[in-house]
Amino acid sequence: MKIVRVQDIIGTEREVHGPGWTSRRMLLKKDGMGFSFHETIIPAGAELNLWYKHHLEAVYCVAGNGTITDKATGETHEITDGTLYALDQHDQHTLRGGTEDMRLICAFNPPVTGREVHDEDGAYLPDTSED
Ligand code: 9YT
Repeated sequence: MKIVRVQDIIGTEREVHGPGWTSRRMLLKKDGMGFSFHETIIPAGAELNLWYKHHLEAVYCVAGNGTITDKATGETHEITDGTLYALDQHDQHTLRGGTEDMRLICAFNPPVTGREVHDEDGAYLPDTSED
């Protein structure tokens, strides 16, 4: 059994920052669960254009607010505490922070391996390591 506390991750190599987000990677590929599990903070007013071409991601909001726009349909959905979105179609999307910082719990399949940041398309590169 593993016990992971987010306060022990803050400021370590498992905390990764990008423009408009901070990701605390509580479980990575090397933790052997078959998915990675992150706490992500999206500051109020941030805007991220994302497209996880190589991953599926489920995101559950536990605090704050924001919106997600599905670029395929143009639809925008409110995100508040208790909202989950699942990018089951490798959906191109825009995530916007609202009036308060959003705290999101994210799971990636396949798992993120470490300190991935988005490429110019908003993707994380595929994991090409064997095992
Ligand atoms: C919600 C989202 O995709 N934000 C970008 C960061 C990502 N969730 C991560 O690496 O934790």
